[in-house]
Amino acid sequence: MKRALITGITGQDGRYLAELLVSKGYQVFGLLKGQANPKAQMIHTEIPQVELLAGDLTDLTSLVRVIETAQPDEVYNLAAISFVAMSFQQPELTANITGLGVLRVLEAIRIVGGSQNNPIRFYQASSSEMFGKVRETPQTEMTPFHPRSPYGCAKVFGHDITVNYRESYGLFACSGILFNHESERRGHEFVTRKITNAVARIKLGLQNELALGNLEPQRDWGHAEDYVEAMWLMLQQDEPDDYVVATGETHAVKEFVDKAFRRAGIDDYEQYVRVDPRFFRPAEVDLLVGDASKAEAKLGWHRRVSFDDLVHRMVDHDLKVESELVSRG
Ligand code: NDP
Ligand code: GDR
Repeated sequence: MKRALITGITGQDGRYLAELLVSKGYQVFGLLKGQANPKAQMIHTEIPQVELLAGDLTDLTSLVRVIETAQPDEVYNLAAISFVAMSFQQPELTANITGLGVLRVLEAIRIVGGSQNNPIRFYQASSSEMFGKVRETPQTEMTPFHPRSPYGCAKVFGHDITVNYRESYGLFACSGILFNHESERRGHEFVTRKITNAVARIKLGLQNELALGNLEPQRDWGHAEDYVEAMWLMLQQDEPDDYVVATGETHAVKEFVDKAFRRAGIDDYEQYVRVDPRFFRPAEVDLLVGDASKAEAKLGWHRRVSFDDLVHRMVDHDLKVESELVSRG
């Protein structure tokens, strides 16, 4: 039985990845931060096979202890301050967790080791935010980085240090440069979920407007369930490498808004949407679209969920959840 440790187990991707690995027969361990993390119960209920171990990406000692306990074959480092807007408010914390946190996990792996025949394999959750003010379109593994936020800068460090540990110490370390991926489990702070939740509430008469920031940026949006499969595939190869994972399509925020309202039967979204400067960022990433041909050719990875399906699934889910809340009073 293979053993895997997931940091960021309580996040969107951590939960999908844990389910995927459990379905493949892995024994899965999850790093849980905080002394009374309210999300622990959610993991126990959703994926009871997962064993939670206490630790934090800012505490190397805890990471060493967790890796000693889990004895993993594979470590997936998904933990981060992942909300770009928050990284402008708390840049130092972001650098410490999203950036230096990667170094600490790599060091913990080096300290604990793993058997010589079976060294620990490492996955780093890199991001299309590293491309930022893009130098070319579409973006590939070779596109230079130009991050536009403290989050993007921290991810560039995490990416580079992963490559450096692979080259310096021969670690089986892979970096997945994943473009935006969303789902019914997406946090409500991100624009897609903020939109689909508001659409559901407006449809049910629980809310009458949706305040958003910049509606022009374009993103390459896929479904998280497809993307966690790419993470696993990277660690099953003979050689470690870095891969872009994306759909190759790009859509403006306002297109997502329009499609989400239409799914709920509302054709004129402009009546409900108010542009609020508070949600604008000091520097914006205007256009992202990835070229995943390397992942498709080498990993055999293909996305299954289309943009339309993604929007429809999220809206339908939020309509169901909000309707249930209403009927429960
Ligand atoms: P989430 O924000 O949903 O999850 C982040 C996770 O990190 C949570 O489990 C959180 O724990 C944990 N965490 C935060 N701080 C610490 C800490 N100090 N120590 C330990 N754990 C911590 O992110 P996603 O699931 O969406 O993304 C997973 C990873 O992939 C992240 O690194 C993100 O930056 C990256 N990424 C995401 C993309 C996307 O579109 N979703 C695209 C590209 C990269 P808690 O819940 O307890 O706060
Ligand atoms: P992003 O996701 O910054 O791409 O990072 P987010 O959904 O936060 O923003 C996408 C775009 O929408 C614009 N926007 C708004 N965003 C939010 N959150 N709220 C608003 O009200 C709003 N109005 C407009 C933003 O300006 C932006 O252009 C996500 C995260 O998951 C990262 O961790 C990950 O690395 C990248 O995707 C790839």
